[in-house]
Amino acid sequence: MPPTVAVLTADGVGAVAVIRIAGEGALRAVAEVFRSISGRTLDYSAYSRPRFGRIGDGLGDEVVVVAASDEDVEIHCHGGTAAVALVVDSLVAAGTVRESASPDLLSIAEEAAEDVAHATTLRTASHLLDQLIGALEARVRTIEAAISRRSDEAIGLIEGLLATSSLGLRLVEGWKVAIAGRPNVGKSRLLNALAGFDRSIVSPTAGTTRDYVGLRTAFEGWPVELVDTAGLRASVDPIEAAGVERAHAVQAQADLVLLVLDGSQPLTDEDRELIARFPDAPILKNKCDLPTSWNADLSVTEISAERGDGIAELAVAIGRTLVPTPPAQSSPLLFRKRHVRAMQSVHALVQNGDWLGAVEAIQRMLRPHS
Ligand SMILES: Nc1nc2c(ncn2[C@@H]2O[C@H](COP(=O)(O)OP(=O)(O)OP(=O)(O)O)[C@@H](O)[C@H]2O)c(=O)[nH]1
Ligand SMILES: [Mg+2]
Repeated sequence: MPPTVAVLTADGVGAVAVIRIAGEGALRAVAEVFRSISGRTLDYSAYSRPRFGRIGDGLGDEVVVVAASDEDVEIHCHGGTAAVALVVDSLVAAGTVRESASPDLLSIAEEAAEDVAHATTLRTASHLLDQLIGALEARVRTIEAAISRRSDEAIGLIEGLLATSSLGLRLVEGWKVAIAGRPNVGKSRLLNALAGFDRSIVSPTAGTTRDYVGLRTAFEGWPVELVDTAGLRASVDPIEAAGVERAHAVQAQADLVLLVLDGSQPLTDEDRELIARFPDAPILKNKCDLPTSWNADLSVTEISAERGDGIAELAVAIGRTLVPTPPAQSSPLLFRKRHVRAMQSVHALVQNGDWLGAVEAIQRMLRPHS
């Protein structure tokens, strides 16, 4: 078996990356590609003594090499995809093999540790930390015990756990909220008001926003990509029409659409069409700082994106709409598609009366390595 190379640090931008070479011949393989700067080579006696040098084609990257033994070596190089690739490619050319951690082989705690690193809010991080310290695993074991007893409780427990995936699968990815409405109603002003800074261009010219404009923010601690879109109207301008097409695509993918109407202008047929097209969208009657020009029989929330009226309340309402019943602290959550697939198959097996098969599926979920 040739020695393996594994990148221990997360993908992406970082000051330093750590690469581990393990197995018989590891230090020999590193010594082959290492060009010392101090003149002291990687000798085979001074373990744990850091050596500074270069690895990689051309100038290569500056690295620090530390060998714990002949079979266990760490290389610290600059973080970032290109620097890591320089070092790893050289090691592979020297006969080592790249170890790609298969995502299916991680335990629930390892998966949670990975996801905590990508959590963008304290709230989502805290739910993932609960899984890291065993909330999901404990619930899965309770289900395993119920199945082993062939208890009728099993199905209810499984279904309860499956229901947590709608939140769990969003903890890292977040939600998408799109702002829709006809031109000039104040969509871009609303995006800026919710964001707290001027991200999107606001102007009295109808048709200002052409492409969609997104930003990452959070409501009630839930991460959201908030997207401002082109005002919806039939347009002969090909650029504006392309913007409207993109707006449709963004709105179709959104978890929540906020429909903005202009309270200072009479309701138009286009407004009514939009109300019919987005029956679930909260309707925001904007420009309430100006005299109102309509009182339709609609349930609306009055806001002024310009002056800020109702914006803080709207931010809270968005968070509560996305997650109407937030889980208590320490609740188990299915937070990866792997968990959902596993639980769905356990559910099907129990329903078919295959109790032994269900226990096996649970054990595979808990111990994917074995
Ligand atoms: N008085 C008042 N004016 C507002 C309010 N919100 C937006 N406006 C004004 O309305 C005009 C249009 O605002 P935008 O935010 O650019 O409108 P939009 O819906 O993004 O327009 P398009 O990008 O063209 O679709 C600007 O002149 C804003 O200053 C508000 O709450 N009150
Ligand atoms: Mg706009």
